[in-house]
Amino acid sequence: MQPNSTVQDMALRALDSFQIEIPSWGFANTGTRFGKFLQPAAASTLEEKFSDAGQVHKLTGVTPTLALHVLWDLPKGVADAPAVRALESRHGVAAGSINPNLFQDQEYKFGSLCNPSADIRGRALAHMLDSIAIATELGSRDISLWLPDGSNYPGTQSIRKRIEWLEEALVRTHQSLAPGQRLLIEYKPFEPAFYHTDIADWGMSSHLAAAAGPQARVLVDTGHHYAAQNIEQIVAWLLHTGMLGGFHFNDRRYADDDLTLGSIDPYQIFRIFHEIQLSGFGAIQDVAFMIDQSHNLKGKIEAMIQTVTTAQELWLKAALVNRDELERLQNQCELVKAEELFRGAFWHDVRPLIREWRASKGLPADPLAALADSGYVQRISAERGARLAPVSSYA
Ligand code: PSV
Ligand code: MN
Repeated sequence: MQPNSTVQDMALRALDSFQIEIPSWGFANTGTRFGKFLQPAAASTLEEKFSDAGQVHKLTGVTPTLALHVLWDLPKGVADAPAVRALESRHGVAAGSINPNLFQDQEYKFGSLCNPSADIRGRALAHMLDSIAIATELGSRDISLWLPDGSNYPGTQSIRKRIEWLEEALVRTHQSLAPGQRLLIEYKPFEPAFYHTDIADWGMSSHLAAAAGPQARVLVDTGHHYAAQNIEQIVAWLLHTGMLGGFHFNDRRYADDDLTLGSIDPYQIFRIFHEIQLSGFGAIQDVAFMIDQSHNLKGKIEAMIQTVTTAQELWLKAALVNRDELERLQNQCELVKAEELFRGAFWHDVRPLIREWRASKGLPADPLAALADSGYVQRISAERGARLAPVSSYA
């Protein structure tokens, strides 16, 4: 922990430096592969997603942008941009990262940018270029690629050829980026493919980003790792090599579970934030903090607010680590003292400091309680829920 006199200052600077992007798909009905439980408050239109995102930003003050998924949110591509602009000003939230969709069309059954068919690879590349055009039109900095490609059975695909196709496609994608835009390359070791995925880990993402060009970086989705993997070590390496582009935050117990941040392992996010803050609060400008969660059981707006406020708490806890003292203890191999200093910051209750910060910004002290008091969820549940077919009786 820092000495008391500096805690207040540090807290204000840390909280002022922190923003996080919310995903449009977090407000829509989604499910597991076994089915969907529909929520009356779920958003169906882009207008409703912007409206919900506007509520989260109004109550937390730290979510000024909304990540958009191309086919889900912008089915007409660039032609949808004027509508998005209107929604931005109506709801006080700007379009954020643009997420291409290379996973839902039938033609992608055997892959998109890595499909053995040159024709299908070409169509997937064209979608990447369309996504860049949308980002340019909307002024979005980041095009955030998650590639679902892979195979389910050994020997059924050439892993090596697919690497070459992917490199070629990403180089061509990169050539279309406008100055200041970035291509973020996400990795995932499993799902939907279960034998191999074409971008399985941070090493592959990092290689592909370097091969694509100087505006490409790695995106770390915290749910996209094998159990027990040391994610903060990956983050440290990506910071060291200048390849860290951003995060998709969520928590998990088993796989890509999409649980609210910190619900299972808040200490892990604290450790990740500590690594980032070693580069100073300024580092966050080059690291896009985004949420990637889609809730099936919890209320969607509530879950988003829980995640945002938990992220703020963990960011502030990490800021309270006395780094000079920690470095001294590390150099002297004072293991217990170093660990206790580190853990001490994690266990510090930062909620009073955050409430003070919120008050200073004119924000509600407790965003979840303010959401409940506002009646917003009840109102949209009544309005949107009327569209749901009546639930049939099980009797
Ligand atoms: C895939 O699991 C993923 O994490 C990618 O980031 C997608 O864009 C997102 O989920 C939504 O499908
Ligand atoms: Mn993701």
